Amino acid sequence: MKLPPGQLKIDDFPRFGLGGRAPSVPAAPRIEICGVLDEPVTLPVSELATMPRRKLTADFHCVSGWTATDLQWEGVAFADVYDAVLRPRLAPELAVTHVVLEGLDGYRSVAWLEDLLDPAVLVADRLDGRPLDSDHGAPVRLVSPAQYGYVSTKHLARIELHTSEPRIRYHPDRRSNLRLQMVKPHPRARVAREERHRYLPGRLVRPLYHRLIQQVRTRNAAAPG
Ligand SMILES: Nc1nc2c(c(=O)[nH]1)N[C@H]1C(S)=C(S)[C@@H](COP(=O)(O)O)O[C@H]1N2
Ligand SMILES: [Mo]
Repeated sequence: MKLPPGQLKIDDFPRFGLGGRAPSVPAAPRIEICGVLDEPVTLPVSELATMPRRKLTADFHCVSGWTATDLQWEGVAFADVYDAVLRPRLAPELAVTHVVLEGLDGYRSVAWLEDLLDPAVLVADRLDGRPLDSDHGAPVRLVSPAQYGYVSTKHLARIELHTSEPRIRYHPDRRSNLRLQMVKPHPRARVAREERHRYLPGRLVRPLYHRLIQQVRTRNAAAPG
């Protein structure tokens, strides 16, 4: 199969995140849902087992340019979580446009609601037939295969609903936040359109981003845990 523009196939699926260590997972993990809701809601991760289950085979594309192929994800469609848990709690006059996804490590991404309601977007708790491991986002993560990997928050702990584009801090750690701010991620991140950078054409930034691949790999390989 042909890869999307500017992507390079790799044979493994590296852990590609910030910070050396994956966060530890609480005994009874939950996803906090807040923002423009009347009251915040908590969704225990264990509830995902009782919701309609989806399986999805997809490639995963990091904005730096690597693509891991044929990953088998399992979980619940984000749209099903939205319909079952969020929609009923929203005042009818509110038009949610943006969603912030935060991980247990404090990493944040922001996406258009419209993009997340695509049926291929999962709140995934299994990968390749096993529960998600800490490298890839235990206990649950978002997976949005049509968007660059930075949208797919791992260790998902919080979903925030907004009615306009929020300005977010991408990470509580100052250095990590700065790094991410400098990358100026495109707000939609659609891989097919090479939406890597907010202002610059994807084709132009490609070579710079490709240089990050080895850097992050080396850093994560050297990191403890
Ligand atoms: N919580 C959290 N989610 C994250 C990240 C992170 O550092 N922390 N990195 C993002 C980036 S840039 C990519 S490419 C993917 C990588 O997923 P992987 O580590 O499972 O390969 O996770 C995304 N989600
Ligand atoms: Mo990435």
